[in-house]
Amino acid sequence: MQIPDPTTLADLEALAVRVATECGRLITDERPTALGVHHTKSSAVDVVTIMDQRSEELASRLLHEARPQDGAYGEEGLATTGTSGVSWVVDPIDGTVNYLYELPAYAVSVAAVVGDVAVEGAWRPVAGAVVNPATGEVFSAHLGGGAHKRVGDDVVALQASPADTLAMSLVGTGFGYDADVRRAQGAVVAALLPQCRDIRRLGSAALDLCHVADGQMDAYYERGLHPWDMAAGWLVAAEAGVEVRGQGGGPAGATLTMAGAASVLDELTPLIGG
Ligand code: LIP
Repeated sequence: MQIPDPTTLADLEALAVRVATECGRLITDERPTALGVHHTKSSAVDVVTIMDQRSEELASRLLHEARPQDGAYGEEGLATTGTSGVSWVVDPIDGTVNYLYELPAYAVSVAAVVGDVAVEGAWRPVAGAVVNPATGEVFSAHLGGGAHKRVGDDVVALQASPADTLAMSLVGTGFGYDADVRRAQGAVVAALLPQCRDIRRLGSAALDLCHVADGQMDAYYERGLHPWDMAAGWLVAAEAGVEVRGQGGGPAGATLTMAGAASVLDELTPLIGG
């Protein structure tokens, strides 16, 4: 995997921020008054709205205009190969159910990655942004550049929480859209609940990872994520000094993504079959 030079990495972060911000503005300003479900995917509760599609179309156009030689992949079908060695991974609305219900925990996630995003463990994020348009929070990072949160004109460097034991950790997680998968995931979280401070299920992996980076949660884990759910949040967390792992201690990915202090992840791993 060829890592771009630091100047290029900073430029990639700036582009990710611009694209995620403009898509966030679109899904806010142009949300129809009677927003409904356009179609469903893996199950009747895995929903897509017209704004998911419009957001991804806008991201695709802006990214291609800026860097036509890059690849791009998105949750709603965007799939173009590139020649530059950099690919973009876009979740046009992460937390679509929250967006549909107007719960203010959804985000546009845009990440630049290197490697083969189609193969778990064969890619890694190098720049990215996660924008929650409902709160105005703009989380962003590039490899080696630290992680930051912007709200309006205020910019802060992200610092993870000091929690170093599972018992004192507020742990985020999420669930799949298939009933049988959720049944098994529910059993795991039921066994975990008495062994940590508490559980939070916010509904957006991108924001969950950014909240760990920001110290608003102490740890997070989830199985079944797609690259677009977690690519940008992975980098924001890692650049904030958070340990981000996958199954068996490998790279984060669909099988398992977990984030937190190393000591907390060491305690969490056997409880979730990591
Ligand atoms: C969401 C993920 C979240 C998961 C939800 C959903 P989507 O992505 O970010 O972590 O628990 O079930 O999959 O579908 O809103 O883009």
